[in-house]
Amino acid sequence: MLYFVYMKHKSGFVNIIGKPNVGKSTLLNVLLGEQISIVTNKVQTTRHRIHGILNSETHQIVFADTPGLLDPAYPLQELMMKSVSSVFEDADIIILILDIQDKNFEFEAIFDKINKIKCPLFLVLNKIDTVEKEIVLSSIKMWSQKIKKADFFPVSALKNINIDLLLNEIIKKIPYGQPYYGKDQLTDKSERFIVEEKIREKILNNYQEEIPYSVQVVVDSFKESADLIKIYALIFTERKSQKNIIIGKNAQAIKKVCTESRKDLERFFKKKIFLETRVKVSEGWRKNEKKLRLFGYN
Ligand SMILES: Nc1nc2c(ncn2[C@@H]2O[C@H](COP(=O)(O)OP(=O)(O)OP(=O)(O)O)[C@@H](O)[C@H]2O)c(=O)[nH]1
Ligand SMILES: [Mg+2]
Repeated sequence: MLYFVYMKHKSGFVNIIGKPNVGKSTLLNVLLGEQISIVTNKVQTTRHRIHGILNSETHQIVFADTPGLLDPAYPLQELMMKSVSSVFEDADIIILILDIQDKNFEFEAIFDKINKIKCPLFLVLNKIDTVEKEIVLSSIKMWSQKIKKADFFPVSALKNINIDLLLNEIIKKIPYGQPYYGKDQLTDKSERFIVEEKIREKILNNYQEEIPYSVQVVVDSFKESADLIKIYALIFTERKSQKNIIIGKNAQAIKKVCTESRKDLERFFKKKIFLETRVKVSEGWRKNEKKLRLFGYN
């Protein structure tokens, strides 16, 4: 019986790659209709490969958001880039996102891989809300000369322009097959991970320069009851001076982060949230492989 049900069922991996800040996570969220992956105006917001799962009776699309492509400068970034290289192995469709104003692509190694991929390649030119129509047309013309075998989608992930067209083409091109995840599952990540990311998003938004990049958030305890989720989270910085900045004068800065995080988490989990945080130092964690493993970077 199950066999006949899945004969008409489609499922596939759609892996999203691109440089930092082009809108990969924004695209994932708009395709899912859920704020799964954090978005900020800073580069290197996403640090892990994150699956967002779009389910319907007839299909399951597993979108993979990935960290922005960069030349790694320290072990954390090396691990971030390792998680990107996996996208070429399991994709049914690859989405390469560019900013509509980009004139070139700086990652020649990836560019070579892209020209050789066997699965369909969708080239998404994002942020069309920021330019005139002529720029959109000239950008499509320029990229279609550089990349031969791609389908082109000028979109605005932020303003939800042409996203339905993109989704229709994705559904058309993914293969028939059984679902990879439970049909009620929204992501491969745990609730703890979502909490850690939402707090990190507020830290990226509230602090400048190197401070937010020195931070790792770890949920120490997550207890859910009928009408409340109680969360204790640890915020690690690399140095004592960074810890003091995160806390701020009279703890005002960390209080703001907590309030914003709690409100966002209440929206996401649709439940009242109690959130307590403590800031600690984990000396040089971004360069320490053992600490990186403990923090979940494999
Ligand atoms: N104007 C405009 N801004 C956008 C659009 N899509 C994303 N943005 C903005 O671009 C910034 C980066 O968006 P993200 O989705 O975090 O980008 P990303 O590619 O995931 O970035 P990393 O995780 O750092 O690699 C945010 O400020 C978004 O609001 C768009 O279509 N139009
Ligand atoms: Mg991102």
